[in-house]
Amino acid sequence: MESTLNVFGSQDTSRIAGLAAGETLWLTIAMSVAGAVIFVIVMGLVALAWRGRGTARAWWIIGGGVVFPVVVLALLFTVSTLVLRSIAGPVAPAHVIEVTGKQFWWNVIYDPDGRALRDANEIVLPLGEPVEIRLKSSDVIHSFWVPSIGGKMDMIPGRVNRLTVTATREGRFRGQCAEFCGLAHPLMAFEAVVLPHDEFDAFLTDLDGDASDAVTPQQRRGAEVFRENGCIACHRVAGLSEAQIGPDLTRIGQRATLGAGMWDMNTGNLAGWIVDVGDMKPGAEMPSYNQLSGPDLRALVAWLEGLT
Ligand code: HEC
Ligand SMILES: [Cu+2]
Repeated sequence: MESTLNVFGSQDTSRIAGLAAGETLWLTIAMSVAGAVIFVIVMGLVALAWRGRGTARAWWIIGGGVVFPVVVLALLFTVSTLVLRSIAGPVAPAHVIEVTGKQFWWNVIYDPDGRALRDANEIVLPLGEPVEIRLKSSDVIHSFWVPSIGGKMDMIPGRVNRLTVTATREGRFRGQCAEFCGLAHPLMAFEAVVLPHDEFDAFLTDLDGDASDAVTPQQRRGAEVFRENGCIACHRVAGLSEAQIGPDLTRIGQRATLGAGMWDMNTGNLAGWIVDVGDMKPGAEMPSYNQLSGPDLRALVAWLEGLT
């Protein structure tokens, strides 16, 4: 299968899928139009001045140099403050999702104060419900941003930042780390998946429990390869291992992307990742396993793909 780099996903601030993104787009258009109008007026005044028809100079200076900018800036300040408040406003969240930025992937915990359901590199949101995203970092500063849904916020070590988002459209939207965090920073993306209420609940129920059982003999061998090669030292697979140094793999077979939003999830990419991580994602903090035998690699991949 051909490897397709997933960098041209839908990362678009004008494809609105969230309340905050809508307000931000509106503010951007309003500011751009106002800026353009003022620019034209100022250029007109420059032309007039050139022709030397200005007489009451003092009034131009006070009016154009003091009063006008004060009025315009006060207006812009008020409007953007109102938009900011409505974005970050005190909405009672229907759900809480904790997202921790790591070099160079995302750890995700749904309902962190309750069931604490773990996942990684994908954030599922219920349609039309306000969700509080608790943003943390365990190493350096990262920044959480889903352009279509809106609200960019930093993830700072030792702090918890809160961002409330309300998704307004079903679908898949690309998110990206927006703060330089190291070598693989541009390769630190994720997918936000917006589902209707019932499907969101079903997703959470599905997440609550152990990973799917290995069915075929090949998959059973794959689970052994995973254990024998020390993958369990870094990865959690519910029911098998609890390590959390790398992304949770309990439902890796269900994710649409691999390597924090970088590659399409398919057999070839998954095998390529395990054999040569450094090639698939330079800077990723996972060792490569090019010593695995062909059958073992195929078994491992078959087992991972069955984790849904
Ligand atoms: C030293 C810790 C460590 C070991 C050992 C390790 N990994 Fe990883 N793994 C990571 C880290 C860290 C990442 C995230 C890399 C990134 O995206 O920046 C990762 C990512 C992955 C991913 C992609 C996850 C996703 O959500 O896209 C897969 C699949 C994976 N590892 C499988 C394995 C397998 C199979 C083994 C054993 C053969 C293994 N890992 C061993 C640390 C480890
Ligand atoms: Cu980054």
